[in-house]
Amino acid sequence: MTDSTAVALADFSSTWRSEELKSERTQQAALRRAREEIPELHRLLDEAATALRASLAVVVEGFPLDTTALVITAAALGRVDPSYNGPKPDSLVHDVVDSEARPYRDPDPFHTDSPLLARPHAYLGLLCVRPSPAGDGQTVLVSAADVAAEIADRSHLRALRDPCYPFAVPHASGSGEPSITTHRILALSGGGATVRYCPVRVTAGVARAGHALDDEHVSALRAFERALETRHLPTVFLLRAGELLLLDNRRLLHGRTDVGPEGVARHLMRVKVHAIGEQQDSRR
Ligand SMILES: O=C(O)CCC(=O)C(=O)O
Ligand SMILES: [Fe+2]
Repeated sequence: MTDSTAVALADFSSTWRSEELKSERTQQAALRRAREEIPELHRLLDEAATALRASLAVVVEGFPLDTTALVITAAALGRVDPSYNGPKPDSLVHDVVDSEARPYRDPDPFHTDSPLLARPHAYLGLLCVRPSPAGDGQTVLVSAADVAAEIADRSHLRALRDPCYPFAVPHASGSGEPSITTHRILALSGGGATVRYCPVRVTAGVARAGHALDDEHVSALRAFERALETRHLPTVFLLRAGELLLLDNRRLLHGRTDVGPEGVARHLMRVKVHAIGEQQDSRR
């Protein structure tokens, strides 16, 4: 994004209050006006959406560090949605911060976001406000198709399609035993491969309800986990300040490498987007 487009987008965004952008209708109205008023933005959004569909992820450089601009831009992909986007129930933008409270953060292993939703968010946007000065906390991406291609045994691929893998659903209160919801993990279809996976949820799910998985499904899960470890598959890069990563949350897994003590100020802003026409926050 050129500097002048970024300035125009930031100026345009300052005329909207974030509460106004809660509904899909106002998000789309703001986006329409932004496209009309800033023709370069209009072109760039179309290019980014096309690249995202073709490549499953795209980085827009020179993006203004502005939550409203992020919401309006993400609305080009669908309905920006606050559910499962951090602890605050209504915030469209969640600050991902490696804070003093968690100064050393282990790698965030490959996962997809919102894995407990009946239909997980189609897209994520991660806008880098501040990278770790040490250059750690790199973004890692791997496609479901590449992971599937790494799994040689067709019977494992068949078993990973079965919607029987337990995902632990934490209690809203944060205490007590989690409940369990079951889903498929990996599916190949005409349109490519789709994936739903979160190691924390699945490990806790298997610990609690693993007895329901037979040997065939346990070994398919292990084959999937081994494929995720394949060294040559992931794309690894450092998001820099002002870089907005848009990614397909159902065809790609994402994660990040560990963040050392210098990374305490690392800061990303995250949005989650439902494709237009897909159901709301219906959990199963
Ligand atoms: O910190 C990161 O780079 C990734 C965070 C993440 O996975 C997320 O916010 O969904
Ligand atoms: Fe994530």
